[in-house]
Amino acid sequence: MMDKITLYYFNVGKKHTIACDKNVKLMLADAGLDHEYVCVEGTEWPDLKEKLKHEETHSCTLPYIITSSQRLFKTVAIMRYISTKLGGKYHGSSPEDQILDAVTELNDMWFE
Ligand SMILES: N[C@@H](CCC(=O)N[C@@H](CS)C(=O)NCC(=O)O)C(=O)O
Repeated sequence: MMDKITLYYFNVGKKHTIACDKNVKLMLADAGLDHEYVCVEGTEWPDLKEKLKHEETHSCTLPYIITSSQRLFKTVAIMRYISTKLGGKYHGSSPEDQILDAVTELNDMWFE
């Protein structure tokens, strides 16, 4: 059983977008995990980023997730954490799993 997860990402409006958060959101939904999605407005970001810097987090970017005990940054790291918590549900060793892993890495490079 996993803690409730809160996912933070920018409010990108009503348009369908392809952004880092979508991968995390899809995984949470696919796994049926209890979660909340917090849209950060562009106007809120400078203050939130300053807060993160002040707290000396290792990253000051979105998306991040908060669980009952920690805050985790970086899309791929977040996804690996969730998958690991689910007993490796999303990272196996089949050819399909390897393709998914490669796509995830490419996505990470794209948004870096
Ligand atoms: N590879 C990182 C990229 C994080 C990243 O650059 N996020 C962007 C939005 S897609 C961001 O927070 N930009 C605002 C900023 O850097 O101040 C990830 O996947 O989490």
